[in-house]
Amino acid sequence: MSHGWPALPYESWQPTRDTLHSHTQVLGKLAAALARPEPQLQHTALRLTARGWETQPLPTPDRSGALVVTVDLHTYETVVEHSDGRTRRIALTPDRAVGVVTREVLAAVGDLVGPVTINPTPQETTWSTPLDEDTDHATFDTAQVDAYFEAATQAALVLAEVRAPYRGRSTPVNAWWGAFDLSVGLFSGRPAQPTSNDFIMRNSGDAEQVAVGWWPGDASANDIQLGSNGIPMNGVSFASGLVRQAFSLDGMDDFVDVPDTPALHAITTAVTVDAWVNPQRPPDGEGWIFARRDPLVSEGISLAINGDGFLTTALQADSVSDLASADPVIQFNGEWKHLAVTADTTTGHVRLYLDGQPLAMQVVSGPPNLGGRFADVTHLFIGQRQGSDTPEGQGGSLHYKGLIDEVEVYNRALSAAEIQAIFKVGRRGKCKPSF
Ligand SMILES: [Ca+2]
Ligand SMILES: [Ca+2]
Repeated sequence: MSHGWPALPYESWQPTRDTLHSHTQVLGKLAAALARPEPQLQHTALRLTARGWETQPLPTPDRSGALVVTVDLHTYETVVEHSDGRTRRIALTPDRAVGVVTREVLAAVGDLVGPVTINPTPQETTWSTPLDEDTDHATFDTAQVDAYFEAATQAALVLAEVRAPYRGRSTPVNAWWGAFDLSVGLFSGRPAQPTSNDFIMRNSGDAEQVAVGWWPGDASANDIQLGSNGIPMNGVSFASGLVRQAFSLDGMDDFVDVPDTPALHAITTAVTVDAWVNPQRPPDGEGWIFARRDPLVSEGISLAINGDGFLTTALQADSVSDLASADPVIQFNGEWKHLAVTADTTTGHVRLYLDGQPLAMQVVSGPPNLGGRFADVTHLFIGQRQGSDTPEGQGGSLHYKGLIDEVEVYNRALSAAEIQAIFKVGRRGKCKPSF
């Protein structure tokens, strides 16, 4: 029994994966051609349903009704359905080339609603042969497709669980045919400056999302959220983590340096930091997990443990506001713990969480100002603090020793329900399927 998360090593299923990915691109291209444009390209998003990948109902050019196109992962067909009941089925097996399938799908669409022109060039792929001419991709191993669909279904349910408590604007659980991934977007309601001027970023990156950074520690210090990529310093390595790999830090001088990006400046009035940690006892009593602070005045936010197992956060402005757990909460016995700190400067509330449960709360005196002098902060550190000894602050010997995994930062104080949801799904891969 696979219990919903079957093994699906990337190397072994890549040929089938690339074929399936190509078939979903045709659906996306049809959505892009037929649907009324929406902010953040939402009209081009597909859905993972109980049948497979599907378009939303698309208006037909002849105004005769709606068209839904599905890559059916039970029958291994692309199914073109008109709302009037007419249906066309195009087989994907045995190992039918993407070019052949694409031409038959477009012919079926034309048959039902009249000709539809798509841009046949695949997007966000390493290959560029037009979809309707592609003879390279044909492999379709149905056992691997079944395993993928089982895992993807679980991943979509996890994302739905994370999305559920959010009261602001959110997207459905989208199936994106460009990167062949599943995702949910949670928006703050504020505009954003796109991080590049290419078509996708220009159109999808103009609304501020609430998650502004996510460093999974999977063989690099790159941010998979908005491109605030870090640099492993002084020998940071990667070891087996809670979710794939984690940062492994030596407690002497290792840290991850994340130079500033516009995305990080979206942290203005509220912030959440969360991570999985598996520490060794800090040699000198403190191990700093996360710090984004002005080194001279100590403004900003940080998260640290000390050698007795206490968890502390500092949110510092005119006066220092430290919040510490009332008891030692971190074990130094090789167990993973989920830590989170939230701060909302409009209410002054700062909260600490351990394994999804509230640990401590404090109303700080005088609202700290995350967007004031904090805006002068030019680095974010994982595994050390900014000290006052140097402008970028090597932070004395307060280096963290042990493992840190899946570091995230949000520009919003997540609710207790949201922190708990992140903790719960974290053990299943923190929203990332295991393939
Ligand atoms: Ca990881
Ligand atoms: Ca080192």
